[in-house]
Amino acid sequence: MKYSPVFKCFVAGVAICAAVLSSAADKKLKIGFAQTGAESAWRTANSDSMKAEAEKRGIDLKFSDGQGKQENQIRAVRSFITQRVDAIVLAPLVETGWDNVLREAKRAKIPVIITDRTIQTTDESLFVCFIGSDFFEEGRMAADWLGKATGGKGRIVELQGTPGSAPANDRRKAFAEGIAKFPELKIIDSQSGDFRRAGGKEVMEAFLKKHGKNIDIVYAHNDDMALGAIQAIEAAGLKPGTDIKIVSIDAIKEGVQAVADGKINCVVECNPLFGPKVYDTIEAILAGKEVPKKAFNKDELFDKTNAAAALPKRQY
Ligand code: GYE
Repeated sequence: MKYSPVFKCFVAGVAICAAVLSSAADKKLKIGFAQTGAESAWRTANSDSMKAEAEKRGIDLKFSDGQGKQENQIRAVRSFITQRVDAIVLAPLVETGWDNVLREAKRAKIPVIITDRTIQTTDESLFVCFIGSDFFEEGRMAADWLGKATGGKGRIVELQGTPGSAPANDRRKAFAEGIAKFPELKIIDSQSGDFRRAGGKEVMEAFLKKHGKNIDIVYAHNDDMALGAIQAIEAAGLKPGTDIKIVSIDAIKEGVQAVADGKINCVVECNPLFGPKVYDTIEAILAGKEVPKKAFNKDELFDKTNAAAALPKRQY
């Protein structure tokens, strides 16, 4: 069969069109993620969720571990801008100091999604949206549970998260407001363990040295610090969960297990598995759709009534 020159041209055109189309379909989304670091089991679960879901969707994820330093995260965002990524995800270590770099991303027309921790800014147009948990609600849930469980009485020591971070600020404030309803529930000391297990252990050792037997309750801003505090309490010859009650936040598997074992009395959940939600949101933004400015995850609470039953289904 002989093809006329016109037909040959038509075939070539179709082939070029098909090639252009398929290269567009093959074009992987390039996303930069500036993570805070690897301070806790919660953080590891969050990084894993972001990486696994990117892999599943064929997204080219540029992952940066900020190693607990804001300047590293700022540097990472700048390098994502230089690499012309399609979107930037930022889990901000602390609440303030982001405006300049966010302005640079905005100027480069790269959408920024803030995840996990909120920021303080006078210009909310510097990020498209926030996805994470409501830390204020978590602190309030912890205080309410404690008020009921203790009959509104006890001397509390508080293990704070990273200074200046949204979860430390909000969990501290909401808890203080929540226990204010119970005049005999008092915070006698409060210090940062930086969301780390070793930090929780060290600060608890110092608290025990300073306050002796005058501690009834530990309020830890995360499970890792609570688990560290358990080590210090046991080393001092006391029984965690009995001699000293413990309330914490995150509900990592080890935390819920400690509740089932009676060593922690209550954990408030903070779900880190929002990789799928983040990428759904980015895909919607890039398709020109409107997304909610703030989307909060739904969190539960575990105590001795439901911890053991929940354990087999815990995913992190
Ligand atoms: O509770 C803690 C982590 O920002 C919600 O950071 C997160 C907190 C989480 O280190 O374990």
